Amino acid sequence: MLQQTNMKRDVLLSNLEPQLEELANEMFQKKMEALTDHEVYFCLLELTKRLMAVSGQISGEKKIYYISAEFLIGKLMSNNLINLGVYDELASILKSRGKDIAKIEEIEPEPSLGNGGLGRLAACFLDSIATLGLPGEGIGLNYHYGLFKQVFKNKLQTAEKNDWIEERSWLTKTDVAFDVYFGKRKVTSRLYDIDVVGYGNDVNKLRLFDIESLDESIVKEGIDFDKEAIEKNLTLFLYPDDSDEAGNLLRIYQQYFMVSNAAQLILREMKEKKYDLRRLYDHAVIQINDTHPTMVIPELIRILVNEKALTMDEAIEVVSKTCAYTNHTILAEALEKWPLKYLEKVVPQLVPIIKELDKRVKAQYSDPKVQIIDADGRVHMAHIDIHYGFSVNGVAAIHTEILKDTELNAFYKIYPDKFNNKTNGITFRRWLLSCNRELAGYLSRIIGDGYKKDANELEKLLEYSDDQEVLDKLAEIKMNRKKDLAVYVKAAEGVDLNPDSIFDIQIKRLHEYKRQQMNALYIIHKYLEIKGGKKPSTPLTFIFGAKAAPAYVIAQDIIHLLLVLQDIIASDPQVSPYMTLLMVENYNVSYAEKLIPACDISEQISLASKEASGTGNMKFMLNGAVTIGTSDGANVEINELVGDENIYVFGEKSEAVIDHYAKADYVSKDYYKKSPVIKEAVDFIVGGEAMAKGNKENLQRLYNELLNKDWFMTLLDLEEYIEAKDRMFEDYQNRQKWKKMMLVNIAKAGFFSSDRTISEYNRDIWKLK
Ligand code: NBY
Repeated sequence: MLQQTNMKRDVLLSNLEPQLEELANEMFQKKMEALTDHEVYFCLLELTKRLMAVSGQISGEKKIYYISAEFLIGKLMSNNLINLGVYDELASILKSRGKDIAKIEEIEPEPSLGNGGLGRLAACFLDSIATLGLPGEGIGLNYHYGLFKQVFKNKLQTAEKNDWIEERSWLTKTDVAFDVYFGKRKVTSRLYDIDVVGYGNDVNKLRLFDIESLDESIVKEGIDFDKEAIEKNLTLFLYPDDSDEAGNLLRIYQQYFMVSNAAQLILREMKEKKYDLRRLYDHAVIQINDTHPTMVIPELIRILVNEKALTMDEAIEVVSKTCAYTNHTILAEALEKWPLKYLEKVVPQLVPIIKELDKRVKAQYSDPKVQIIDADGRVHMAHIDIHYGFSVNGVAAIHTEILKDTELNAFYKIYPDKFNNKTNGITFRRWLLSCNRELAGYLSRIIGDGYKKDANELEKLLEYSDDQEVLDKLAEIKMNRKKDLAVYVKAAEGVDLNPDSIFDIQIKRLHEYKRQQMNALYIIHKYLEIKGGKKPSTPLTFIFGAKAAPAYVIAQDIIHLLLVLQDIIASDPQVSPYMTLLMVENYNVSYAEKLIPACDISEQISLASKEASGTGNMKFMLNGAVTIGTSDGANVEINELVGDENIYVFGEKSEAVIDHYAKADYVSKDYYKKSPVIKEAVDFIVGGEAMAKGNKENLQRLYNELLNKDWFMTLLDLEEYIEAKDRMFEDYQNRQKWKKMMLVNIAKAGFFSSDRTISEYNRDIWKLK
């Protein structure tokens, strides 16, 4: 059987050109050269799907099921072609027909099945799981409109639906459908699969469940719809607005729908393979990505007891040995705590199980911090995962230490052996081979192709740290990417970027803890300096990309401030030759693939202790950007790898920050009063220039927040940030020094390959063959 598959694949692979011609004829009754780019895209899509269909499906005695509310997969065409090893050949076939593969890649719509780092991590992991030949599946939901599409109107973010599913797409409709019960209310699901091909041809699947009765027409204005029409709305949007009860209930409906389908899929497979359910853990390991899929634990226990005749003790033991939990945050507000009342409304059948789990905890431990149901009747989802799973991992060394020492210390004392660290990683196929082909090709020329399979081989580059030709070439490639970005941005945003300026980039979800507002205050400071006659030696370009949760008011205000500043700077002839600010619209994976290779300075400036890891920091480093950052998340490990001379670290350390919270002794106004520089920048927000171009309400609210609350301590680190950034801009003038920093950053990035991360998950948690 395998041999036959291989044969078919070989035949297909050696006949790409006739295959494409045939598809052009079959699908559009045209010769290839007569196809529109869109039609070429559909032919390529079909060809790629066929190639994946005849590639080897990964199988084995035990499988990892990675359940996640998000899979931020991005466009798939070029990555699939690269992983299948046919990208170059197809590019040249297309070229011979007058087609440009880069243009054709642009046509693919980007699914927005994720929000940020957590979702993108899941996508990188799928790539690495397949690349390492491990049997594994992602399980999630097929949101038709994904996360919203961001559109700026009057310098404010508005939200529209992202209609990404076309008639022809990567999704394959399967004949798998399950009944899902919300109490007595029954709905029917439908499974869609997306093939995930690893580097070197092995194929796994991403399994996305949809609801059969979905009705897209209920979405009226923007992203508004009837939140109570569950049958019609369940898989419309990722993270629907949860500022009211109906929104919260809808999220619970979505989560249960996801895990009920996951449980049925997994148990069906066990049955097909005639495995003993009492030894589920020998054949399945479930990784719970953040708390969103937590209900899979009580759901599996419920099924094993009610339908498979296991005793409660047996079911709890089996499930606990099957499930592992990844924590991605220490922010209390991001750790889900569903009121038991809500669960009673949506999934009454789980409530007795959750109460039983809670009862067992209460019988053994009196510490209120480790209870599942608290005194206010709220169910702490993470606590279910920790008590009834066999592994708890953080996503960067410092993050795991904080979990153990502080946030989850009470649990660590009970279960020291469950806790482990898995520092995040990124797939180099997408974040180097695909997004920066010139750099990848050049690296292959000097250090060989080995780094593509073993990322640590990037260190061979260190031998060239005094080789002028190599240093110049790295700078030249960076310049090429900056020029590419300038062309793209001109078309997309109508903004001119100067490739000779320094590109300083902060792209990530908008959140106060990530401190985009601190960067904005720096920019105000610089603007005022330039107006005062102090010009930077090299012009500066500040780029932001970020979506803000629609109900997160201050985040909207920060976006507003950035758009106001963008306008102020652009319309000031005294300043604009020296400085540009651009907030790109609808930042997404595709945009990241253009921004990251073009970046000189990578902004990783979260309040220490708050960014669990970050993964953009790794992508920038790999593409030769130099980091300015706090001692937070994976920045700490980047610092250890590149050494203090190749990174700009500033700000209070996490211990000091945690101490401020414990003592509640941070008063932002003190910093404002003490420092004229800070005061000047903060006051600008409500000054005449800003008010003339912006909305009083948004700006005043942000100003008040910074002065009177500033929960994420923006002003605490502002002066040090200004100092570090100014020093960095100065150092950029020393081109030789800068080029060497670029080289070291690239050379040391190998550790952050998600292949390394996944090997560790497998070695310590999953234990697949
Ligand atoms: O996960 C991110 C972390 O902030 C980042 O530091 C880390 O590198 C990354 C991967 O481990 N977390 C993240 O992206 N979280 C979310 O997007 C998210 C989404 C929804 C909710 C909470 C967090 N929610 O409560 O609904």
